[in-house]
Amino acid sequence: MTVNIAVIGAGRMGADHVRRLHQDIRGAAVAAVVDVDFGRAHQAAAPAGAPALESLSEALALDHLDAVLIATPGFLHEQALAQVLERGLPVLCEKPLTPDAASAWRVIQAEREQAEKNQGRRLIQVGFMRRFDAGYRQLKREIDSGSLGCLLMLHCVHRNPGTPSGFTEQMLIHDSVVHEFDVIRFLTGQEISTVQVRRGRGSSFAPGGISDPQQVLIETEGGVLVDVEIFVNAQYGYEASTQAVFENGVRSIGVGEVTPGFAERFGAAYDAELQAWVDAVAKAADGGHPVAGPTAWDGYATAACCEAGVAAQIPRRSHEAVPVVLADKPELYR
Ligand code: ISE
Repeated sequence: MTVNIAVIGAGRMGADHVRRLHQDIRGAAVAAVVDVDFGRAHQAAAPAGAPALESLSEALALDHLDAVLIATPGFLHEQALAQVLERGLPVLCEKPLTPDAASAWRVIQAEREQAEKNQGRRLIQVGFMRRFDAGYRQLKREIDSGSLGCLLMLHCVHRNPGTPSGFTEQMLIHDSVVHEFDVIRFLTGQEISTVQVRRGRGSSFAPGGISDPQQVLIETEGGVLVDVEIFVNAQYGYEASTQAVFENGVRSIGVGEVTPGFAERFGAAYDAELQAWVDAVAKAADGGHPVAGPTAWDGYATAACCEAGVAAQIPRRSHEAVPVVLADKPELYR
């Protein structure tokens, strides 16, 4: 079966996904590319031989549409997800699911309502691509195997070469540390219970008013302590690494792997993520969830972590471990 996919948003991520679906992913075809900027939609769609459209509604009206990939800015996701769920289609939604926990929870409610009508199927996968990176997967296998004993601590480094104009201090958390929140939850299999942020000496390369780098201190519900250095004006390149400390040894991934940006560092992970999703959508035609990775629950839980992280950035709270508040996990995600 060929999975016909409408890509919503033809910015950097959306255009990259169109190219990927067209050239690299088996069993996928681009059914349409949607962007409010029609020229931009056309530019991304033309090489894939797909029509360019100006609205999601037009795409959802297409006859042969099997799935939707949302790559618009995060604040537009809730509305788009509601429309796609209403049509009962599988959807891969780029991170973040939504910008805050309350809206992410509304998405969960909408997905649950849809699941009730639809044999209890989940429809949403969230684009946390690191879960498809070979290094993170290997580390997860090692943690789960227990071969080095119990996991005690994680030391994470997340560096971007620079920031685009309009970048705000909260975006250190929402745009970048959100990946660490997800990967910590993925590696440990535990929810995060508290987040603390410390600011020290800042780089003179950081745009006015932004304190960069920052140290984010995290504790999981099982007592795994994590420190994250987030540094988004590191100049020299992009680097994402994790060192895992066990009772009986240490494992590191990504240390010294410097690329121009995240697209190069995680290119293979994006390929694997899209292939797994397309395969799951094709397989779900015979029953099962059309989802092969992080769910709307993961999107909600990381949104709650981001809220705690942004609260912890407030200077007067810099010595406070701010609790992450989560609702009970619904049956659909257990
Ligand atoms: C960017 O938006 C991403 O999602 C990358 O994966 C992340 O590493 C980077 O820090 C963000 O700016």
